[in-house]
Amino acid sequence: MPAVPAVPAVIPKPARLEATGDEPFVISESTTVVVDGRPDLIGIAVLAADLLGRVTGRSIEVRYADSDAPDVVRLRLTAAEGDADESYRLVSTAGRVELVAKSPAGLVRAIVTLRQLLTAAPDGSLRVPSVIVEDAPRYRWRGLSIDVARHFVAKRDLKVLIGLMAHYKLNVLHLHLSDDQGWRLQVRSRPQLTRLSSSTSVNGDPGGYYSADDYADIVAFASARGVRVVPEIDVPGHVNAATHAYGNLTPSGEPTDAYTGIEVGFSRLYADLPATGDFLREVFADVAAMTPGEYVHIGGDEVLTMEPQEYATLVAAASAAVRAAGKKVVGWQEIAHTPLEPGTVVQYWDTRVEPEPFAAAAQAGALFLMSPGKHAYLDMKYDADTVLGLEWAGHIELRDAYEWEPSTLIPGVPAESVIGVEAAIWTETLRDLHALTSMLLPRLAAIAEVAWTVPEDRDWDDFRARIVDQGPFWDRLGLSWYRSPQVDW
Ligand code: TNX
Repeated sequence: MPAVPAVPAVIPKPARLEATGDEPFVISESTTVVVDGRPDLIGIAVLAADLLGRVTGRSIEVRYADSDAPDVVRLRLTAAEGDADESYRLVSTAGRVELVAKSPAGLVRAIVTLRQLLTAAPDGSLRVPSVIVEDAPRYRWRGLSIDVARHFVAKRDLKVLIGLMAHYKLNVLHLHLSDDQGWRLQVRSRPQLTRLSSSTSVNGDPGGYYSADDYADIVAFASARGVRVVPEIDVPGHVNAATHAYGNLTPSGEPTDAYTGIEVGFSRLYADLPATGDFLREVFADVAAMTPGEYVHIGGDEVLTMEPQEYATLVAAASAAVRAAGKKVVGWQEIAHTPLEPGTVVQYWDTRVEPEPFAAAAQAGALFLMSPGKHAYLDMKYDADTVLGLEWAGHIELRDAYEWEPSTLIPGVPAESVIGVEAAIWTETLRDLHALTSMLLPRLAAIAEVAWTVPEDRDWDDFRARIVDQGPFWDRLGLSWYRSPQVDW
């Protein structure tokens, strides 16, 4: 047995983590979090105190002053602007823990690493081993897409998921807010969307929606954890909730019936109806105005009953509406078949199709977000015995979620065109938080490491040993998770 307890595993694996061999930092009654008294840091300090306090079971004080006093967790910001740089440094010694970053988001990453490094000593005290961590993400977009349309995800459950995202250093929450089965976001210019189309879900289950205030609260909660929200309004297909609420979007002028099945591809907008352009402009303007992040997702997937020309016209109209509202466009991979402005983000999901159009889109300046169904669709079953989930993209065991390389995934799309990695969870079969986390855990941690850690530092055997420490953490939070037989839990 080593005299000094081993350093707990950190996921995603940091670029550098070195044990110095010194005595550990011990969290005591008098431990405080110390931070400069800047408005943008106060929230972070409170978050740190809250996260540490929650693990230690006592409340931890925050002080806004510099001091060389021992027994402190010191948060320091070394640059004044932006939150793009998420790199951080964590140095723990017997006397103090120093967290240094260039942005508030970087400090959140450092706090999460600190939280993962805490261990309970035999005497019940909590310790941080003496280490030096220097870390930075591989990709700037590390997302989770959540389908809140097929089944609604209540705000309190969404916050649990955002907390989990932050714990694995994910930084983009993509909300799939509309689909055939329901409309989940209150939109100022189109009040009937939530009035008439929010109460339904797949299978006749209860629905729901986020009011404008709920959405602002979600955005703020996520932002405090270094997570940006990317809202998706899926057009020109997957729109039955919209055509059910607004009959003027259909050729007959009659609203369509509510839909609670799980077929895809049947609903659509019509380019030549006068109401269509107004709908796209006003809805995307409203959604953009509610969203501080720089991206809005226009969907664009699985439109199975439309000629390519009309599809391209509608994708262009939706994209123009997003850009007019000052945002950048994201769309599912099908939009790569239409002319795209440089900088548009194409989200790759269906690996069964030919790669050439994607290579051409990359040439023309599109960026790629990698969500390959057979690795990153966390609504897929783990194996044939998994009760929930779908299996159209195959079964995804933990190792399948871990062992893949984003930069070489699409032949002809160069590594520089890859903006990041996003897991997705579709909710046709997932009705509550237990169902969601039983599919997300442990696979979300695997995807997070693919997105954060450089390939040279990634190794399946090493990962399957490190993930073991996460089980007790999920248990403490009361979350359901899957005991993958690939891990010695
Ligand atoms: C494909 S992925 C879809 C969704 C389904 C999902 C189920 C994508 C862009 N479209 O509509 O919910 O498969 O796994």
